[in-house]
Amino acid sequence: MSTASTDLRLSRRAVCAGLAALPVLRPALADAPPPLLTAREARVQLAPPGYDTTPVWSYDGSLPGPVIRARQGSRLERRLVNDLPVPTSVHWHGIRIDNAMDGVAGLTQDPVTPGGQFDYAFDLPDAGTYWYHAHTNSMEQVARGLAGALIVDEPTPPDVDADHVLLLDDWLLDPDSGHFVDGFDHPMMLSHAGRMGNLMGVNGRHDFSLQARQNDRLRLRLINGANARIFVLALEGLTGWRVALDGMPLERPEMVDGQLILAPAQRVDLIVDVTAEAGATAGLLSGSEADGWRLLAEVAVTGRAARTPRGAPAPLPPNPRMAVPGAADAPLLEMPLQGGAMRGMNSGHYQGQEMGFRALMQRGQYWALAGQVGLGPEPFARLSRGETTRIAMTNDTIFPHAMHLHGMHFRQIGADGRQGPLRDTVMLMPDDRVEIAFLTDNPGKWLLHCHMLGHAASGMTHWIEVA
Ligand SMILES: [Cu+2]
Repeated sequence: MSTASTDLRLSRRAVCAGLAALPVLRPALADAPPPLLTAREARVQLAPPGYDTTPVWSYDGSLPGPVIRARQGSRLERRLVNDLPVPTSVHWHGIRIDNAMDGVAGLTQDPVTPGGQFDYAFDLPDAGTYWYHAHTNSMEQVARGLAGALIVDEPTPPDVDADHVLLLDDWLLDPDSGHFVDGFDHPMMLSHAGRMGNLMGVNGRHDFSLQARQNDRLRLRLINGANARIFVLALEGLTGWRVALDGMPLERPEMVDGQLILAPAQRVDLIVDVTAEAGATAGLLSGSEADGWRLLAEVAVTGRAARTPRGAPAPLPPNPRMAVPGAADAPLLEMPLQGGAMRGMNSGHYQGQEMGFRALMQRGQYWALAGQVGLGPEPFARLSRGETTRIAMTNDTIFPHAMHLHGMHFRQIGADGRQGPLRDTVMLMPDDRVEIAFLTDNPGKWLLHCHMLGHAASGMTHWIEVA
């Protein structure tokens, strides 16, 4: 009898302790599976009418994948279901995420085999414009369509008449069939500027158009989802301000005066006022002064809003943890970007051995970061948590590169020591030297790689460890 009552007390205590540890779990919700994100084959009309539909690899059957939207401070859950014939994984680009959820096959998780699934669940500390894409053989998988926007809303969004997500991309299509040109790892593409499409578009459409009225104020969230293309953009019939880069709010909105340059994986949030009159051409132009401009995204002006034009927009509310303290005195690590056609390199460290450039090329490897060719067992640096670190990247190649750090945003440090905006991807033109500084406040194994995805697959991938 006394034994039974002791057991009862113990089990009650255990139950109470269990409840205390799980204050928000309700039994009915605990059993519900997370929403699905299914990677699968599909066919979409990418090429103009008259062409066949294009077989693609998609999330949930669409290209791009569905826009995933959540509130800042909430937790995002998705069960990746892999219905593709190849292994895959999902990277949540720009989210300052729990390392185990970063989606990098071979570094933070095993790839999800065909027929398999993986539960992603993570907090969203920052508002802003992010995206998600495959991070297993991403050179091919992103080019085939495995990408989508991830939007994290501020508790109080800015005062605009409409909020549009524009995922910019290009596709390399066979002009006869309208299908993707095979050979995603063509040596010419890997060793040069990467896989460039022959059709550009927005949100999976070469003829993207949205409607607005004169004097409307729009938030445009631009995401460069292309494998390798650097978009050079200009506004037509719109007056606008940059309010965020790579998800992170700028301290002060900056008026767009001239070109907007968006390297692969970079994002910019614009607030624009429609100045064009009804029927006039407005939108986003892509091109250059030399080659001319074409309309990439049309804003069809259908009338006139009652309100008068407004002044410059207020800044977006800052995200938490945006400061990079002590950058001026932080340890400085050198990371030269090496290799590629024309300049090449003497040798690089690949799969445990030092190899000459010719031997590397025979293995489909053309690039190196600080002498390392591709992901190896040793990180570029082991860093202590909570310290500020600087990395100086020098582009010793004759091609531009878009260097992306996972898990933490960084600030570019100018020659005068001044800090640039907080971002996760920075472009280096040939012979550029770019110094970045970041606070190592997120433990784990984090990739640092070129987001020209063919470059990343043929050598330009390294990693750091924060512990
Ligand atoms: Cu590159």
